[in-house]
Amino acid sequence: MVGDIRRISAHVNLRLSAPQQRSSDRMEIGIVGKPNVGKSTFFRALTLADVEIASFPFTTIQANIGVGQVRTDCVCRDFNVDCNPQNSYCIDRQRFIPVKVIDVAGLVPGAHMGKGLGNQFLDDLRRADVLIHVVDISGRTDDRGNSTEGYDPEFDIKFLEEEIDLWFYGILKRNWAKISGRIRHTHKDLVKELAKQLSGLEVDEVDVKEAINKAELEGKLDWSDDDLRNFSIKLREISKPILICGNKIDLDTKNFDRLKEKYEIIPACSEAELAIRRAEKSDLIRYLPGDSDFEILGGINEKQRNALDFIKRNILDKFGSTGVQKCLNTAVFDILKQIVVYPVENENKLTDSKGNVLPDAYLLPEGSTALDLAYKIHTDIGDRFIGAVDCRTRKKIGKDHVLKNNDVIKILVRK
Ligand SMILES: Nc1nc2c(ncn2[C@@H]2O[C@H](COP(=O)(O)OP(=O)(O)OP(=O)(O)O)[C@@H](O)[C@H]2O)c(=O)[nH]1
Ligand SMILES: [Mg+2]
Repeated sequence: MVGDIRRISAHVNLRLSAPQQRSSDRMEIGIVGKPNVGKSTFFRALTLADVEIASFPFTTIQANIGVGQVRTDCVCRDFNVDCNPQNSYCIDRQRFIPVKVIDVAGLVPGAHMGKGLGNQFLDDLRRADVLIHVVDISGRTDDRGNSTEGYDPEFDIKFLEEEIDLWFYGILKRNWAKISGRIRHTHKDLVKELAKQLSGLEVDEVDVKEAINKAELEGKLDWSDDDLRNFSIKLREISKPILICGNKIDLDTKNFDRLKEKYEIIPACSEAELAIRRAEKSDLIRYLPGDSDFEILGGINEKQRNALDFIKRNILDKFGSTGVQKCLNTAVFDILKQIVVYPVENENKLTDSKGNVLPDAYLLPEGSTALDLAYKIHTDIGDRFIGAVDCRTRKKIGKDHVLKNNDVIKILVRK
């Protein structure tokens, strides 16, 4: 079983690096936070990739990009079939779907002005669709990433948000004279012009429009500095939402208990997740990422048993999981509001042309249509779309039909 997983993971990575796959799968999850909070450990647990992990600041000086997987109930259960996943994998009727994750080097206060490794870090974040902010919730890391006691992690929650807001504001302010000049002299559309100037931040016209609404700036062309700030904050909230991961929960829960009323924080122990994923990889235990328990398969020594017992008693039993998989799932399903759709070519057998059952699971934003799915599979399939079939109801659906989570869809194309 473990050998299978490894082989499949390698396959998934290969497929993802093919140009066509990359262009249709642009979603990126950025892992951010100050130095030494456990970002690389969290990343490594998610991707089991080889990145440096060390207990000193700035271990990571270049963004690491890897592939993690979100976990969801596979539809093979609903149809009572055995699936042969191609772009994802399925174990115990749980489907694991790849998403791109970036481990960014530590961010320190003042980064937007070039402090620490400043703009380089922010540049790494430009493409991210959502940020997982890893915080040392035990309060044992100071604001520069050095070991301490009694630090209040609430400072980190606030500083990171401010840094990113200020970075957005800085970019907007630098471009504002040009943008407003163009609008005044050439009567260009403000939304279009802003989206164009900010496209490097993965911001589009819909985001810009929403931010203008939220900042109550519709119809206004002369923006004050306060307006620019306000707009930057709204735009950041829309285009780079932040999920807080309260890491190192194994060390102390006091801060978590105090802050959980005020913020939505997912308690996590990345070190435990990394340990049990490694144990699983070495066939010592049976464990699925995100599970609340694992089963020891034998062949472990006393030290390993003690470590596993510690993880079980202090993390899994107390918090329901290590929190790592939960962070990724929350970011993708709850924040980015993605649904899972399974395209097939044969609506009776639920197979592709090679006979693979439920081969692919695609992530699509809520509200996506049958035509969106066709284009996600391939531009050519989108161009030749003439209809689709909902394999649960066997009913024909049109291009504007809005898809639901766990839909299994056959796309009909013009020959
Ligand atoms: N107790 C405990 N220690 C952890 C946990 N996660 C990470 N650590 C430790 O925290 C230290 C820093 O971990 P890294 O993953 O290198 O931190 P980072 O945020 O990537 O650091 P930079 O790359 O310097 O920004 C290492 O000693 C890890 O073993 C955790 O959940 N619990
Ligand atoms: Mg690191």
